[in-house]
Amino acid sequence: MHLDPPATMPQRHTHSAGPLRADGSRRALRVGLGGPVGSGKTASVAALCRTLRDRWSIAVVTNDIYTREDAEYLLREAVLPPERITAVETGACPHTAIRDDISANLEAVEHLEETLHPLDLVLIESGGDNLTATFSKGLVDVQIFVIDVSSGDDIPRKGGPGITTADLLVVNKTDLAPHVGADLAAMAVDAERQRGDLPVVFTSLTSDDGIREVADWVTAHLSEWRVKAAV
Ligand SMILES: Nc1nc2c(ncn2[C@@H]2O[C@H](COP(=O)(O)OP(=O)(O)O)[C@@H](O)[C@H]2O)c(=O)[nH]1
Ligand SMILES: [Mg+2]
Repeated sequence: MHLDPPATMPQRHTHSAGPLRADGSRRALRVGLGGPVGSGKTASVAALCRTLRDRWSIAVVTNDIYTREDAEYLLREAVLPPERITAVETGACPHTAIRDDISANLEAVEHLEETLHPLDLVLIESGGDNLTATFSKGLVDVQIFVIDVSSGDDIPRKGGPGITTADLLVVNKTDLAPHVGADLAAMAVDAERQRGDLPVVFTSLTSDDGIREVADWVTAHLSEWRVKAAV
């Protein structure tokens, strides 16, 4: 956790920071997307950008271990102009860069905020990791954990911090459920048992507008964020 003294690092925000920057303008809401390799994090980021980019000013930070592949995919797909997409090469287990030493990610977010100000939303995609990987609250304001039905319908039952504590749990690739024998109803019951009142959505990004419920959830947080900044 970074605890930079406000006198020397006036622009740096921590989990206790509200939506206003030192100059009184609103900073971007930071949304983290974590989850295992291949669950659909990059596909979700791409779909969110396509759905929300006309309404909000968005930037993206991706994390890969030794490459920039996710950022390159997003650039190829032209989901945002190139200056809005930054790749962080973690060089180590992905969770370290989003939870333990978040400095490279913070610098990437802060650079985007400075060069593209005013930004409404920064999406930060973690490198694929295991079920224990969560974001530091010094890096993101809210976090989404993405799992998929093809990795086993017992995953929600197994729990772990991503599944139990993320602000939104996304169970992706529901289109594959019949092919892999996944019981979506059982996954929903297990997820609710693990998460109580925290929301869960089931998505298939192969269908048109499959990201809608996630996009609505992000939009609701953005609206709340603006209200908070205005008071
Ligand atoms: N069938 C199906 N495939 C998906 C879905 N979402 C993502 N994929 C595919 O799953 C693979 C991994 O997705 P990606 O977003 O790269 O996963 P990440 O490693 O979590 O970022 C890609 O080939 C995607 O096209 C989905 O809802 N259904
Ligand atoms: Mg990815």
